[in-house]
Amino acid sequence: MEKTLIILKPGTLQRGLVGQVVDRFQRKGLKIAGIKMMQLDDNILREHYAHLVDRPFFPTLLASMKATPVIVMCLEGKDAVEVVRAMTGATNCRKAAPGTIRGDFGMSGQENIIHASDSVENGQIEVKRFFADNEIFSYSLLVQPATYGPDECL
Ligand code: IDP
Ligand code: MG
Repeated sequence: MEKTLIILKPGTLQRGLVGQVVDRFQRKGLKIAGIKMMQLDDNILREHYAHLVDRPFFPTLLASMKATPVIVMCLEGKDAVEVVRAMTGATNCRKAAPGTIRGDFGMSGQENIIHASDSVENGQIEVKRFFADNEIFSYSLLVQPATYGPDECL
């Protein structure tokens, strides 16, 4: 099934929100295929945020993403990329709809709780960027028949 890459940003660790954010994904029915803590550096961030390197806020974004270790997750599920982006909400937490992670937990455009892959193709690239092959696990959730209809979980 489809995979997507989530980063719980440093502010999320500082503010004690890790459990609540992970809980939302599990309650939704997404499967955790990989999860670990890591310290990001300039190299991986310049690659990950390549579309933003020329923006004036990029140095601040780099510093923010290196402020503490982060938690990276690979979530798996049907249409996982689209589902997680909808749960994430708009980039600026102040504009994000209530009920979304950013809408419920944040007040900032930069300190916006999580990163989530924005396309199926980027999901594949980003999972490979942050996880070695042997850190992504293939297993069945016993609740899968109660989570999906038979035609949805192929
Ligand atoms: P996304 O995280 O919603 O996909 P992107 O445009 O890919 O948004 O930006 C990546 C990250 O860069 C954002 O999550 C946010 O932390 C930061 N960022 C984006 N735009 C701004 C801005 O205008 N000011 C400060 N930080 C920003
Ligand atoms: Mg993005």
